Amino acid sequence: MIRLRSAGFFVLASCFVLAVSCAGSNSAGSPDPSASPGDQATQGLPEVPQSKFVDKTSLPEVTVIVKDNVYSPQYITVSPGTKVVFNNQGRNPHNVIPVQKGAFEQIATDDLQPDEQAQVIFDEPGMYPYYCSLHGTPKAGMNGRVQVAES
Ligand SMILES: [Cu+2]
Repeated sequence: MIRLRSAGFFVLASCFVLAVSCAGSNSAGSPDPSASPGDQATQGLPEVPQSKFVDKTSLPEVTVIVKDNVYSPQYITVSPGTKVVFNNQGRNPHNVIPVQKGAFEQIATDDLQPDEQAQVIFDEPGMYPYYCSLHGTPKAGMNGRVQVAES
C-alpha cells in the first residue's frame, strides 16, 4: 500500500518537473509561463483573456454575425474542422483578413457585402486573429479571434 502510494507520488512529481522544464524551453522568447502555441499568432496584439472566448466547440458550424462595425461573438473557441460562417448583417461591406498572412483564406470585401455570407473552415488547432481592413486593424477597431481547440 505504502509502496504504491509513494510510487504514484514519484510519477506525479516527475511529470511536474517535466512540465516545468518543457514550459521553460518553450518560453525562451516570452516570459509568460502560461505560454501556449497561440502566443506566437498573437504576438504584439492586445491580450484577450480566455474568459472572453465563447465556447463553440463540438459544433460542425458556427456563425459569426458581422455588424457595423463589430464581429459577434468577437472571440470564439471551436473544434478542429469547424466551418465558421461570417454573415454580414450590417449596412456596409466588410471583410475578414487573417493577421498572420496565409493563416487562413481571407474573405474579400466583394464576398461580404450586406446580406452576404462567406465561410472559412478551421482545421488546425491554434489561435487565428483576424480583422476588417475597412474598419479596424489587428490591434483595434473591428477585429476578432477564432481559437481552434486541440481535438
Ligand atoms: Cu468592416
